[in-house]
Amino acid sequence: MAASKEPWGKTVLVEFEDGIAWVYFNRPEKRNAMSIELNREMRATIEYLATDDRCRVLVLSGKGEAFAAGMDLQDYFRATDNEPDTTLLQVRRETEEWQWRWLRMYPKATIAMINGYAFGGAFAPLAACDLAIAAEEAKIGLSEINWGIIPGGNASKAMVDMCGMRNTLYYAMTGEPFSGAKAAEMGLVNEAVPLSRLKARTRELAKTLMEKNDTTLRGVKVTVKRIAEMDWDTSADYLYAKISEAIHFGGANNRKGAMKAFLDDKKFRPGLQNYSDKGVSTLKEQGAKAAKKSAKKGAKKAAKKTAKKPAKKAAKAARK
Ligand code: ACO
Ligand code: V55
Repeated sequence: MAASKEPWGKTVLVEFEDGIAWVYFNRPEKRNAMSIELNREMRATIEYLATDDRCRVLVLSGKGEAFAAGMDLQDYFRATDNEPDTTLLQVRRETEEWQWRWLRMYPKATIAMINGYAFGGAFAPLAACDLAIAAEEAKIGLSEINWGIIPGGNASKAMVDMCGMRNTLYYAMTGEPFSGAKAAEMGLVNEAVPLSRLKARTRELAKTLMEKNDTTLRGVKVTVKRIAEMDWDTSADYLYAKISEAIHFGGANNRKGAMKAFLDDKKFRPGLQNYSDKGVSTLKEQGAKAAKKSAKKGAKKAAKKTAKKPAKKAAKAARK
């Protein structure tokens, strides 16, 4: 458990709920634009929560209409224009430290919950989180070109990592905003849901993650991110080392118990269920609902078509 005084409360808000730490940008009147103060508070908060047991899953979101409307153009850019280089570098470093140095390999699972506007400087923390869910209605964009800078602070790096070259060039060059639904289509977020369901869906996802072994889950997220930049031989070697590390760190019992439940007791099927010391739970099948829906839609369309055809024919005949 972290010991020192909780560092949030002004521009960052934290709410704890059964293992979830809901971390909010909290400058709604400024659409959560990231000021120097906010970056400092966020850095301290993220560092603090890394060793706080109340946080097993960290959710990053924004209060009010925005996730975050990018960096604060007044406070982060204009006001620092005439500061010495060393001050500017310090300000940047404080931002980077939380936006991706801490968050990318964070020791807890992280979810970005994109509740509204997310521009420019919001992209690095969005992409640094392990998972992301957006409101369909959210407006998201690399708006830097619109006001005259190259997307920096790793905003464009974040997008090209997640969405590929064509998508990134299009949105970085045009500066057009896109919806949460489009963000899901491009892989910037895992899924988009109506804003009214955003928090419930995020909570559900966090709960799924909390049924896993914390140590092993941490190993999974860190290794997946690291191996993306490795060759196959290095990756294989590294992964075996990390498997051993996770067992050494506290993943051993989970593995042993699960193998017994599957191989000996026949009470657990790892392909469809999750095993933890609290029991076995059946996993939701991703894509099943969507497939069903489109099948239904297809069937409806087909039915309509066949219903329409004779009617059309009859109308034609009547005209004759
Ligand atoms: N920097 C500084 N102030 C900001 C920012 C920002 N990025 N975003 C919003 N604000 C302030 C506004 O200046 C305004 O302040 P005021 O009430 O003191 O005048 C307040 O927040 C509300 O903003 P409005 O524009 O009035 O809100 P509206 O809901 O109409 O629009 C929107 C919201 C679309 C987010 C708009 O504020 C906007 O375009 N903001 C800038 C988005 C952006 O491009 N950010 C920079 C990305 S690039 C980078 O981060 C490096
Ligand atoms: C951006 C963000 C920065 C920065 C410079 O384009 C540019 C966004 C997160 O910090 O220092």
